[in-house]
Amino acid sequence: MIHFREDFLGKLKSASRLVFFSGAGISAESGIPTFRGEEGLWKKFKPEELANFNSFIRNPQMVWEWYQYRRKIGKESLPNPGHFAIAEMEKYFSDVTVVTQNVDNLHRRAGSKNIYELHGNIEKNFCIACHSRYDFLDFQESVDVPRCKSCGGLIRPDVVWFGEMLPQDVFSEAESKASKCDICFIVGTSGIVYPAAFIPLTAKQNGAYLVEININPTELSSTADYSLYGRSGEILPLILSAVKSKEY
Ligand code: BJW
Ligand code: ZN
Repeated sequence: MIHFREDFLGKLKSASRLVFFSGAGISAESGIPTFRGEEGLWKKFKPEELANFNSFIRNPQMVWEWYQYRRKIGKESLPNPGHFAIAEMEKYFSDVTVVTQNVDNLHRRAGSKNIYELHGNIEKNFCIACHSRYDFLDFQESVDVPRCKSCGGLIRPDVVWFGEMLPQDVFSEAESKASKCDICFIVGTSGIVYPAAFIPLTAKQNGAYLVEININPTELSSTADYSLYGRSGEILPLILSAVKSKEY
């Protein structure tokens, strides 16, 4: 049992607007590998080498295989108690926003309503030549990288790779939510990828209290007001219990 710090419990009591900024670590307990760290590498490739348009052009089959492998894992995975605890917070706070770097749909499947997906969604695809849109089911069984039905162009996942712009409307709305929140939780992210990592910094600059939940210290730890080290699937339900029991 964690004994939460008094200043955090006080903030929780007076807060009405929460932002949860999440990364791959929140889905680790659902069985989805993270990007970095010992458990995080796929066939020894770094995410920078795979999540990259030039790599896709050089070796579309390799990049496609990585996404099909992750889609298969995603289909077999379920949201964990961390995702569910965030979704349930909506009962107790008037404005709960999830800003996620994840593409895995687990926040949605847990029932969260206000989700901003900064790096796209793994279930969608599009043609790199004519931009026709396709969904996951169109190519669910495709071992080989598929071709566009209208123009023959290569099909890629609708996610944001290095050097690519984030969806601007999604990012600016997420920034706006961050600038108005009372508490920003930073959950399971290394915090090294920008501009996504500006979200908690924007929250802090506008007076929010920052709470980090991670198994290890990160780049954002020194900025956080409170760091809770442990698994998000364990810590988030404890925070929810504190909220429910009005312990504070
Ligand atoms: C647990 C746990 C448990 C484990 N409980 N915790 C400054 C400003 C702007 C841009 C830049 C900048 N500096 C550099 C850039 C460029 C670049 C960048 O950030 N590079 C850095 C790496 C240095 N950024 C970009 O290129 C971005 N675009 C851009 O800047 O556009 C403008 C532009 C356009 C044209 C030219 C130039 C600029 C785009 C970034 C896109 C990132 N894409 C990916 C792939 C998405 C699709 C996919 O899923 O395949 O996003 S890469 C990958 O990293 C993915 C993730 O969302 C992202 C972040 O990773 P995350 O989620 O933090 O995971 P991990 O593995 O790093 O960490 C997991 C954490 O969980 C760890 O801390 C564990 O300890 C913890 N953990 N188990 C709690 N149970
Ligand atoms: Zn096409």
